[in-house]
Amino acid sequence: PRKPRVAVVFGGRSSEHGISVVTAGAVLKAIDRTKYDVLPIGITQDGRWALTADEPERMAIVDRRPPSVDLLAESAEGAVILPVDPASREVVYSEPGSVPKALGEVDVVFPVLHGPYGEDGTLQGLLELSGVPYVGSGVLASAVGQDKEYMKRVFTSFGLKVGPYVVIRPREWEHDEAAARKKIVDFAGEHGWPLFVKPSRAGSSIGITKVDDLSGLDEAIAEARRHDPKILVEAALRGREIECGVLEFEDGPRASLPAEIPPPEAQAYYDFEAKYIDSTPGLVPAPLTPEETAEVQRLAVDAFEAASCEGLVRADFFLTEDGEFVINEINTMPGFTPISMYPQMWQASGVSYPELIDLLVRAALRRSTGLR
Ligand code: G1L
Repeated sequence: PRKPRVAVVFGGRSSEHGISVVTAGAVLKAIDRTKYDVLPIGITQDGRWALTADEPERMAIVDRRPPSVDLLAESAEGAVILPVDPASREVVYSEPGSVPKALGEVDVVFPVLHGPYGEDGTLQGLLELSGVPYVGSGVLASAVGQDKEYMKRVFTSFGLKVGPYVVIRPREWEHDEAAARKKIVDFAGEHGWPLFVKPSRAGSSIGITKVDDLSGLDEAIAEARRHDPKILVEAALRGREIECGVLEFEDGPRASLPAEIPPPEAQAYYDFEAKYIDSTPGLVPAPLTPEETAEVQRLAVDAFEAASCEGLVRADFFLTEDGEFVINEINTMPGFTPISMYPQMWQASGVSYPELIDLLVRAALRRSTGLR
């Protein structure tokens, strides 16, 4: 029988375009070509979809310059740009912001995309409508994983402990700034400074400010609101930062050995390339007791189930001074180069990077689209 065709979709209109290309290069290098036909599909920085040449060695950082789909597509020998027949070698881009009509020839999509339109559920919705199975979480879990407010609400309702927070909605801010500000100041009165002011829906550390006192509050709110009109204010949590990977096997999700991220002041220098691709300054496995390890693994699987994740998730916790695990967030598309935390945690648990990719593709192929 014919090999399943896997489309690796990467790049896109994100500030982290380059990270996506580097990650896709690693996936293209590691995926088992004896089992899968592979189709690299890049999205340019202005949103044109392009079938790029299958040359992972050109998808690396050179002279501190991250790669881009634009460069790959322009110079690639025989690059074929969607939506055209891959066999024709014609170079035609899809319209900026439009979607190619040629995804039908694909058995499964492996999305490697950051931020809005990549990991927030919108691409997942497009793929549902197109009837193409895909690796990773569906529409709901992707959207929940992108919204820090709903993440906390879902975790709380499933019995996971979250840290103190307060939400300021766009209308609250627009109608009565003073009342909204007072809500934050009262929160600080209860939990103390510093506070972390965050956009509710934005990737990783984007738009976040640590605020030490009242004087920094307005600028922090303005900065967060530049990324999302809904903002979240969190109290500082003291404790160790512990992460755990969850992966869907045939018999259900299982947790990896956890890792510990040392506090910033304890982190040694690591180079541009390592830093750029969000690699591990982490300790794998985390130096925890067997009981603590078992506990965080159980909580990580609970978080996976609470948000109805599929395929994989990285769950990030604080281990407080009282010995309690408080969940900080989940990431449905965690850093995913071979030296990123998630693959490193699975490596330490006996699952190699190529095996990880294979397990994820197989999990996606087991499902069809539609309700599951
Ligand atoms: F498809 C997977 F395996 F679910 C998957 C896809 C993408 C896991 C992790 C990622 N990560 C990324 O795409 C990124 C964090 C590198 C953004 Cl560009």
